[in-house]
Amino acid sequence: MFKLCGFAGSNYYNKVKLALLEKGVPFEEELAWLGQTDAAASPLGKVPYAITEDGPLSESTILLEYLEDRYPEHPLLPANAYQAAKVRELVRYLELHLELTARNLYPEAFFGGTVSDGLKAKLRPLLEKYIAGFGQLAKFSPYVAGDTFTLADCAAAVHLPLVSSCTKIIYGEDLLAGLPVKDYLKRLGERPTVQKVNADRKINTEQMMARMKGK
Ligand SMILES: N[C@@H](CCC(=O)N[C@@H](CS)C(=O)NCC(=O)O)C(=O)O
Repeated sequence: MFKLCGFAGSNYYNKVKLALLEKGVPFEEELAWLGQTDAAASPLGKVPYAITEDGPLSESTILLEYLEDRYPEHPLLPANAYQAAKVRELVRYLELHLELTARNLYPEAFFGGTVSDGLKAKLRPLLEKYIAGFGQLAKFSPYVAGDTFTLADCAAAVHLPLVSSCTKIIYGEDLLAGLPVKDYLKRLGERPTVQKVNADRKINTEQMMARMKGK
C-alpha cells in the first residue's frame, strides 16, 4: 500500500494527502518529523516522501504525478494534453513562484523568528508580480483551473492560505486580496477531503509547536 511519510502540519505533505483522498487511493501515513526522515527515501531530508509499492519516492509534485500515472481512476489531470499542461502550469506557479518566495518570510510570520526589513522589501514586489501572473492564469470557476477539481486545487488548497496569512502578518495586507481566493477556499473547505486534511493539520501543528517549545 502507498505509504505517505512526513507530518500533517506540512503543506507539501497535505498537497499529496489531498490528492490521495480525492482519488480514493488507499494509503497509510507514517509520522516522520524533520530530522527523523528516511535518508534513503528522502535524500534531502525533506517531507513528504513516500514508500510506494514500486519503491521510495520524494518531492510532492513528483508524488502527485506518480499517483496520476499509477492510479489512473479518478483522474486529477485532464486527458487533453494542453489542458493537463495548463493544470501543471498552475501547480508550478503556486509551488515555485508563490510558495517558495513567501516561504522566506515564514520564520517571522509563523515561527517566532525575524526577517530583515531589506528582505521583506525585496520580496514584496516579487510576490506582487508572481501573484498577478498567477491571477492571470487562475480561473476560480469554480476550481482553480476551471470547472473540474484537479491537481492544481490540491496545490492551491495548501499554498494559498499560507501565502495569504503570511503576507497579512508581514506586510499588514493580504497580497492575494485582489483575487477571489477567500471564496474559493471557502468552497474547497466544504469538501470532506479538505476538511479531513485541515483537521489533521490542526492536531499535528499543535504537536509540532509543543515539540518546538520543548526544545
Ligand atoms: N520541494 C519539496 C519541498 C518540501 C519541503 O520543503 N518540505 C518542508 C516541510 S513543509 C521540509 O521538508 N523542510 C525541511 C528542509 O527543507 O530541510 C516538495 O515539494 O516536496
